[in-house]
This record gives sequence, structure tokens and C-alpha cells, in this order.
Amino acid sequence: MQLIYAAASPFARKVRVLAHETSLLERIELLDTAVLPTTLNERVNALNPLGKIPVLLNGEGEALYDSRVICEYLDTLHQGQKLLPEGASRWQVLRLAALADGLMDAALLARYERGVRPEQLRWAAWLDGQLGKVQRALAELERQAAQLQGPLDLAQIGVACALGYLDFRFADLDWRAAHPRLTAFQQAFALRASMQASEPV
Ligand code: 99T
Repeated sequence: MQLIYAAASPFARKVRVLAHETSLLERIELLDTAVLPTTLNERVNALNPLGKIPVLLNGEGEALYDSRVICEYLDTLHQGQKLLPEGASRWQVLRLAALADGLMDAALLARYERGVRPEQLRWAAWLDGQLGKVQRALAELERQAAQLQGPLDLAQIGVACALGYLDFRFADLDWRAAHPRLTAFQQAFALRASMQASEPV
């Protein structure tokens, strides 16, 4: 299999962490590529019309996207404990994973607004709106931090990658200040080899 990814992408990091944790990483060749909404990337566009990464070439002729689909797919390929549980906790895990993805989406839009859009075109209300989503998602994750304690699952991976992205692109937000339980979660989770091997650059 091949994973089209970028080291800065928290979405691709989720996939890499999941692959590492499930011992699938050695079956995946990592192909680094740069993507931006303002730059045509023909290779990525040919695989994913949305022009976004990550994309997984599954070795059976299919290009899979987005990160959530890839994670679900990889979770079917290993015999260990499933990271997307089938039991009663499934919907809670999926909802928390969606919240983490939404945090990443909003942070990424804020990143494009703040770091990519030409200065004279920047729209403060848009940036504030996206950062408001980030703050509300953080507050909800803090409330639900107890749900991040059990056996490893997709929600924990998503939340850890979302927080790692804030550290990478939004250090000025100082998200730890008002979120002690999330801080403790992140501190412990960041020690995993899968997280250390996938630090954003
Ligand atoms: O929006 C674009 O055209 C290009 N952006 C991306 O491909 C980003 C890279 S993170 N990926 C996504 O937005 C994927 C979202 C999708 N729902 C998924 O896979 O879950 C780049 C981060 C950075 O450089 O700061």
C-alpha cells in the first residue's frame, strides 16, 4: 500500500499513528506531497477529486480517502483489538473522533486564512469564526476527557493529532492553559512511539 501524505497534516498523522499502532506501517510506503487549495496538484487530483491528502492506494487498484475512511479500512486489516469498537461505545468513539476531525478542519481553515491568504484579503471575522469552533471543540473535549481513558481507539488518536496540530501551527493559542485534563491526556499520549515517529514538520 502507499499513503500520499504530508508531514504537517494532522489527518495523515491519524492514519500513520493508527497504522503504527496496528503494525500495518511496514506494509505502507509513505509518499510525501505538498498540497494547498491554491496550488494545482495533478497527481493528488487524479486520485482524489477534492485534491486533499491523505489518500491511500490500497494495492488493489483503489484510492481511498478521506482519513476517516482510510482509518476504518486499515482497522479491518489487522487481527488486534479494533480501534473502532463494535460494541456500545462505538457511537461515542465515532462522535469524539468527528469532534477531533472538526477541530482539525477549523484549525486548518484558520491556518489557510492566517498563513496562506494574501494579507490584504484576510477576513478577521472568518478567522475568529474558525478559532471559535476550535475553542468550543476544546471545551467539549475537556468535558469528555474521561472518555479518552480506555483502551486505545480512533477517538484518542484523533484528539491527540488535533492537539498536536494546535501545538504545531497555533502555539500562540496556548490551549493547555484552560484544559488541564486534555493536557494530561496529551502529555501521556505523546509518549507513544507512534506519536513520536509522526511529529509534524
Ligand atoms: O484543502 C486543500 O486543497 C488541501 N488540503 C489538504 O489536503 C489538507 C492537508 S492538512 N487535508 C485535508 O484537509 C483532509 C481533510 C479530510 N476530511 C480528511 O482526510 O479527513 C495540511 C496541514 C497544514 O499544512 O498545516
